[in-house]
Amino acid sequence: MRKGIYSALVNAFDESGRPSREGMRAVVRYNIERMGVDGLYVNGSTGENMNMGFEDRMTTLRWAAEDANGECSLIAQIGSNVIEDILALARAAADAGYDAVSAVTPIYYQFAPEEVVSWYRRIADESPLPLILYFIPKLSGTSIGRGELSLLLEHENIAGVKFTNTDFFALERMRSAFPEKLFFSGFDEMLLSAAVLGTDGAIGSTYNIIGPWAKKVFAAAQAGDLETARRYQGAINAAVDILLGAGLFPTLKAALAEAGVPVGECRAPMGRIEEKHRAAARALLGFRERFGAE
Ligand code: MN9
Repeated sequence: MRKGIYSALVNAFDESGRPSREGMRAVVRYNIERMGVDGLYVNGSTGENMNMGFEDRMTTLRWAAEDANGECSLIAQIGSNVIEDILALARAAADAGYDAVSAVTPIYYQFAPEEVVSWYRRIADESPLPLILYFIPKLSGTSIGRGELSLLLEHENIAGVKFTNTDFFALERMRSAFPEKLFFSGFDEMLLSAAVLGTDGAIGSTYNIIGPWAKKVFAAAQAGDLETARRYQGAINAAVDILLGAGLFPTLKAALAEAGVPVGECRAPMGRIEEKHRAAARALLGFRERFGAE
């Protein structure tokens, strides 16, 4: 499995909200050919996974692998509160040629830390592919401490963690304690700060549209070229400001559409793409054009 920059893949839907065959192919190929990403993180938050049914998640998981054609690494996000779904998706990911699976913490109920730990151990024990923990307490509502994460990282089938959190003290301590595990940072606006701590890569939503800038930040940070890294992180942050200002998901989809990638609308309960999203998307692509990749 490659280290580096992974897009949290945008999933493409048709007018009825079902996965769009044409749109999925277009967004996967755009990420590989134009964004040059090292890998795809399929069915994550950005893929609107939590708003999709089981069959549709199976479909996007399989199509993304088909369209990636072995040209980049693949991680399937299979998290859910339903163990049967998780294990079926893990088997499908293995059959489809994924490198790893990832699972968000169970959501909604206030789970005790030891419940989260046993849940992940069960997934790791039964998954045919290595498991990358998906830690995003801000959205999942479920948090565990550094102690529990470290306990889990000792499991031989737990390969690492996608760390979408701001506690970089914890990130550094775990990085140092587990040099052989994979650490991916999850907030695009914190890519540089995470990279200087020695992360192995990053997984993010904005890389669907500004992947080359993330690759610059990561490579420059690793080479110790902080000036370049800061310049590109600044560009990423300006893009994040535009996206969050207008609404992340519809604006990201509007930007991809504007770039010729027909990803369609978001799934309900997310709203439809409106003029304010399209205007922000045009501003983002204009900025991307002006800033350039070099
Ligand atoms: O995959 C993404 N998180 C969510 C991680 O979409 C919830 C990030 O890429 C953020 O979208 C991004 C903007 O805050 O950092």
